[in-house]
Amino acid sequence: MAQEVAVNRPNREPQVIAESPPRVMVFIPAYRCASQIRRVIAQFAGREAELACIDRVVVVDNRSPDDTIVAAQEAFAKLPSNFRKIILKNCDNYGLGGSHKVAMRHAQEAGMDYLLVLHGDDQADVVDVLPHLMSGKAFESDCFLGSRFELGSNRQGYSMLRTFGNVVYNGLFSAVAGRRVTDLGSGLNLYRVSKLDLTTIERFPDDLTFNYVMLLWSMFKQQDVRFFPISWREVDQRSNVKLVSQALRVLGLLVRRAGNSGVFFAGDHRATPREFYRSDVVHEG
Ligand SMILES: Nc1nc2c(ncn2[C@@H]2O[C@H](COP(=O)(O)OP(=O)(O)O)[C@@H](O)[C@H]2O)c(=O)[nH]1
Ligand SMILES: [Mg+2]
Repeated sequence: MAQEVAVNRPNREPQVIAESPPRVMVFIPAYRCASQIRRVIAQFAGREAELACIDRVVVVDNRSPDDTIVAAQEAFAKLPSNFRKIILKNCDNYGLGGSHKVAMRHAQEAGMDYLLVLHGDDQADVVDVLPHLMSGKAFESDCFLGSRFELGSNRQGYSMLRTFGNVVYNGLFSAVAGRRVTDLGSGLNLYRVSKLDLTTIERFPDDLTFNYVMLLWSMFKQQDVRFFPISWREVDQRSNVKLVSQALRVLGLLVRRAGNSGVFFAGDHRATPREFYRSDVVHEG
């Protein structure tokens, strides 16, 4: 952390030891978003000072059938060399949750302090978290989660029906978790790497419901979870969430969590349990 610790030594002036600043890895999950990922990566251009804490930006491609990898490579080539730019290609389609697991392990092995998730389909904007990275506020909590439904957040192209549904579910999650929840899973989230217990997290869903279990677990573990307002756009993106079936699955999940938390968190939430989440480095610069 960017803090200074005064150390008193006998017969000497107090010495000031500057701790090293936190190292942040940006993780961009990507699947079939060739046209949007250029814009996502371009968000990092010209912000060298604000992004000084970023050690690396890692795109995790889920075996996209389109040109997502080529687009990411071309966009990376336009960025200055202030941080490392890596593209990982999963060895199978692991879903959004599985990609989180790949990224979390990478962050741990690389000795990162924080993992910043930024969806590859350009619905969120990294600018929304920048002031909190610069002030250090983002580093005070274990999970610093972007919220689309806070005071101060805004949504472009997001229907009233979906907004209403999300607000209702936020209320249900708050009731079960016993903590205030204002978003179940947006595309801009910061996690403290030391709190990522991968033995447990690897049993969380591999699909788009990963964030819900992750959120419930973080709160169950009494982690410091905070929300901050973000902007969210739906312009040329195509959400893969099937509204009704997803709503029912999430409700089922919540009922099981409300029933017996011990059993719930000890269980395996994947459709297909896997032993490994592997990826190949297809670009490093
Ligand atoms: N649907 C889907 N998205 C994935 C996958 N792997 C990575 N992603 C990325 O995860 C993000 C969220 O997915 P999306 O379908 O847009 O769901 P949303 O949360 O409703 O916006 C996007 O940036 C995708 O590119 C995958 O296997 N399936
Ligand atoms: Mg999306």
